[in-house]
Amino acid sequence: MTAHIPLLTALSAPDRIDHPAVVTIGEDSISRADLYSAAMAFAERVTGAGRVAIITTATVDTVIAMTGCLFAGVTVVPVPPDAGHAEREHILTDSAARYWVGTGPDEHPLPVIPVDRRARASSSAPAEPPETATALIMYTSGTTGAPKGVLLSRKAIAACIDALAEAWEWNAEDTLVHGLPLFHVHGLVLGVLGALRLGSPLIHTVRPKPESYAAAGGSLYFGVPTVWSRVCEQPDAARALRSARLLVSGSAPLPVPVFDRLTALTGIRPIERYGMSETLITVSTRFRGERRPGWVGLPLSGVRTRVRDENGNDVPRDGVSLGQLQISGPTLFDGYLGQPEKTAESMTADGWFRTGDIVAVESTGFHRIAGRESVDMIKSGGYRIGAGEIEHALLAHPGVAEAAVVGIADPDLGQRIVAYVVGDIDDPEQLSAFVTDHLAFHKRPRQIHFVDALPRNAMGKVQKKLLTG
Ligand code: MLC
Ligand code: AMP
Repeated sequence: MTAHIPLLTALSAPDRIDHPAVVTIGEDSISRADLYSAAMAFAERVTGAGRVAIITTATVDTVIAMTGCLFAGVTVVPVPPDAGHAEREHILTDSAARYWVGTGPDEHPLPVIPVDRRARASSSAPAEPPETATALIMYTSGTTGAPKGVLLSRKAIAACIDALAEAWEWNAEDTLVHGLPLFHVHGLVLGVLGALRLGSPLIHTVRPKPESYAAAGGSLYFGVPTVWSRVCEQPDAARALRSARLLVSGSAPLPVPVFDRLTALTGIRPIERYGMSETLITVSTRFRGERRPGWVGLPLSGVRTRVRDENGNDVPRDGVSLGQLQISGPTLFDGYLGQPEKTAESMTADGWFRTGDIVAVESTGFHRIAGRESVDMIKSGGYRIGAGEIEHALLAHPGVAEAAVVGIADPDLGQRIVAYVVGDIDDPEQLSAFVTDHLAFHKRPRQIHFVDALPRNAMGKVQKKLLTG
């Protein structure tokens, strides 16, 4: 039998680190020792629950629930707090979650296992679940269809956090600050589980606002490019970050002017790192190493990358030739829940994950992300959004006959969601609200154009390239 290293190493051994780290979320805080005790008690209550869903409101109770489930080996399905009814129903049905943990929405029939912050475990710690066990099922958009459940094992999460700790020299001396959502890899796996594995105090600012980042006084900051761009728009907030050790950007391309302006205001060249829900973080610049605007750096420890053209041939590592990035390594997911065909499509015959990102790699191994293969995968504010999912929601409106959704370059969000609609409706606000009611707030179209017809080719396929300009 192999001995398993606890996933949340630092949290499981609070007495091994000599400063009393805390998790602070907004105005609320909990010490590491109290979090450990409350999570152990929660683990007792939740043991055997199978798969559970958590509404990931940014609160200390959410962290207790999440942590307790991980202690108990119960698989967690994070649900966006503002998921519309169609999105929430899909996640619950597809995942077959049996309980809500923390709180549940009034109108949903699953039983709720509440958190009691003062509860203490009656027996000693449960055995650490096997490292191959699924820790999280993260729902993420594809180009078409409803979001898919990405199966993430404990060992993939541990490998990712440890590789980042090495690359960034991230340890218990760092205070981590961010305000990212807790239902994606960035905010949850790195931003919460990373801190609990490595022992860093965590300050979660609830929303990633520049003034909250400025007030937090941390050493390690996470943000998506939209956050860093907004920080730069408030120079006083940016200058308050000068005392930080590292500013890290990821989840979407960091525009070179934002890299340069952030560097000028803070004196810190940001670290850029690249990842996906399916692969976790795989490529990054290093704390001690070159940080080059527009480039995301080198594969993390244990990760291998290759770049292939449409015929499956290797693309030269000359820094300019483009091809599809493929990844192998210990941080890969275990497939899409219940979708073996989609899982198989996403992998090559020899076991590499096809990212769908177009990259160039130079001889030094530095990677530059040039874009996505599909126009139907939109990144807006760091959120991955499938055009098909929004089109489907729009088409559910009785006044909509046809819909095409595209991502248009946006200085703040990277891309903004724009919908072209044919039908008998003329109020964009109402239609946008209809989408929000079905899906999450960030999936709403920011602009809706009502048109007489969508541009189609001879086969009848919508020509989205004509809509993106
Ligand atoms: C926000 N608002 C809402 C709302 N959310 N109103 C109603 N319901 C909701 N759910 C309101 C706010 O109060 C505000 O109003 C206005 O909308 C704008 O809010 P905001 O927070 O600034 O939102 P927005 O501009 O839409 O978002 C920007 C953002 C957000 C950067 C904060 O996109 C974000 O959190 N992105 C992170 C995405 C992420 O974590 N991705 C990681 C994927 S993992 P007012 O009146 O206050 O202005 C991954 C792997 C990897 O990619 O590599 O990391
Ligand atoms: P998600 O599944 O939400 O994790 O989104 C993954 C996608 O985000 C990747 O396939 C990339 O397109 C994009 N992405 C993540 N990090 C970066 C980065 N540093 N630069 C450019 N794109 C990124």
